[in-house]
Amino acid sequence: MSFDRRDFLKYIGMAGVAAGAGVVMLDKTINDKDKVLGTAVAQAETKGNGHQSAEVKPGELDAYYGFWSGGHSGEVRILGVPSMRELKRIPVFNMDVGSGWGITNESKALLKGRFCGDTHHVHGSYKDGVYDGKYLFVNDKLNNRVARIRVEYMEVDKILDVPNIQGMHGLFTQRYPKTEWLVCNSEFQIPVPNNPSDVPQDKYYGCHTIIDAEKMEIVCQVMVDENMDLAATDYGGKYSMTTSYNIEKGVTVSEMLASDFDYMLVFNWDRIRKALKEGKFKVIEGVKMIDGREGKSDIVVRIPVAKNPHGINISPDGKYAVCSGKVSPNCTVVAIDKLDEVYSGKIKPKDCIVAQPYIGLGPLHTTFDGRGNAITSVFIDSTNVKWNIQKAIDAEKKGAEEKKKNEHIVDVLDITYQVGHIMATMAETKEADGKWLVSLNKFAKDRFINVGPLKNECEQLVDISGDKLKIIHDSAQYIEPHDCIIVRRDIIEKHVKDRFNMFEHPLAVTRSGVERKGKKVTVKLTANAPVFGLQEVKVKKGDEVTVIVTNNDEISDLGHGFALSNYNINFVVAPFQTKSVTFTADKPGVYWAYCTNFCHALHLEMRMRIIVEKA
Ligand code: CUK
Ligand code: CUA
Ligand code: CA
Repeated sequence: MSFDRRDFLKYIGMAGVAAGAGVVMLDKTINDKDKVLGTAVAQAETKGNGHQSAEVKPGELDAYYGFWSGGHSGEVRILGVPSMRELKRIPVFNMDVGSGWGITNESKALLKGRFCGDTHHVHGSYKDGVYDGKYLFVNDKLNNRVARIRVEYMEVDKILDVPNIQGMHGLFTQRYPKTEWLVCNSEFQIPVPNNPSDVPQDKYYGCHTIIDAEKMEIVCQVMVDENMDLAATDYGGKYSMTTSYNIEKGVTVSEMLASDFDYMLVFNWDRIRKALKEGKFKVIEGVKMIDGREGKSDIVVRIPVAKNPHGINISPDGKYAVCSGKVSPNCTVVAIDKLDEVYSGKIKPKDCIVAQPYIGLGPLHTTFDGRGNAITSVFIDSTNVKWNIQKAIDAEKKGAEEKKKNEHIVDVLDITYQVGHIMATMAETKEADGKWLVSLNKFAKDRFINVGPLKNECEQLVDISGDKLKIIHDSAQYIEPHDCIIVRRDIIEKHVKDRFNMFEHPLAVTRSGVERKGKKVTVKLTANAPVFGLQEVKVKKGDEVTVIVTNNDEISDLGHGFALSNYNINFVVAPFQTKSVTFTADKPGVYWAYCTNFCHALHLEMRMRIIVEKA
């Protein structure tokens, strides 16, 4: 038996997780060739008699918007599903020269000089359990920020810094009755407040942060001993939930794996509101901090789950929360309607667990087809496992013998390779439609032509409309998608505008001109294809120059760029959009400013001089 490259990587993946966790390793490393063959056969079958077509012909439009987090690229992406065409990148925590994000006064004010981030979870604003097409929110695990994207412009309009936490990971929006709050987690425990540096690790805490979605302000934080990984909200507007893999307060891998179990935490929103009303909080770093530690309040319920869980996802009927085992081969299914009884003390937290079905080695995230089935990503096995929730619950009731039959498993799909998140169409809403699923795989290895040691990611489109899961398409993705939501086109498209509301920007320019106040020069420029409103501007060396550009063309899709030679200035304005930039004219000479975005037959002539005279 010889390892090829693919086997080896897989082996490393297994050993890494299994060695620390004490999970029994199945020798699946040699099965990969069969898997590849199996996939090819599945694809061939689908070509002929797939139950739905993924083909989006030239001129045709996709049925779904996919909103992708971009991981450590710091951005959010829009893909069309099922074509898997990348339609747009929305710069969020990164600098994007193409759009000028991070280069203009407007974006600099939001980014405050920090041009990298780590986006993991994108979620939309909701009304009655379905997206309302207003906002998208995304977390920054690196610098502990939440960004909001306005769907009408597909641009970031707010970024909020969250204190008292590190490793902001899980983020989720309120689903019912509408998104007033959103929650985000801290995966890393730290001293609260975070000083001095000699605080012992048993005095490190995690904070579940609640944010007002409209104001983009922190409502409060609930401090707990545990760390918090993924987050979810229920469909009743009553709870937020998280998984915790480090109830041990460990600071090393082995410490974090010491306990035989960990928790799913539930936060009761009525009780949070009550604590706020009654003033039961301290103010730490300007934030209302509620003590949610065990024995300190009745807000948090701790449900013991298999150790070091990862994903938590709510079934579209609102009935179940599914926690993925990660180092245990099971998922834990929690009945949400039993949480009331837990809070009133009628039953113990563990009594709301209704099933712990076997899934495979390394279950990470679960999605749903809206027909009673869950589909779970399994990292070590490299599979998507479709299983029936009710069958798992029934088998649990009947006992160990029945469970062993694994009759809840409907289908197991081999994917290539090492899947993280998976997401089905509309699956995070009550209108989950069970049509397509995207498997966001962490390794591409041999699936594409070799582009160097660090390869693209491999995302696979899966047809989930029938009993069997079928791979339809491999698509390559730039570093590194973590999660996505897939939203029906009709929900989003009607909200998306073709032009900005010009006067929303207080500096919108309708007439070009130059104003000087001492050494401060303001240059106001209209941009109408193919001319800027001024042909020439004279400033003096050492002047602080602010250029404000408004695109006065209202024609759909007609953008103008403004780039200033040798001054490192480069941005684009969309129809009726205004952006500004401030710089010091420190290099005397003649400098051409030009339009970067091909807008007109005379686009190349769309340029002007900025003449910097010796002082
Ligand atoms: S985490 Cu990436 S595989 Cu940040 Cu949602 Cu699970
Ligand atoms: Cu304006 Cu090119
Ligand atoms: Ca643990």
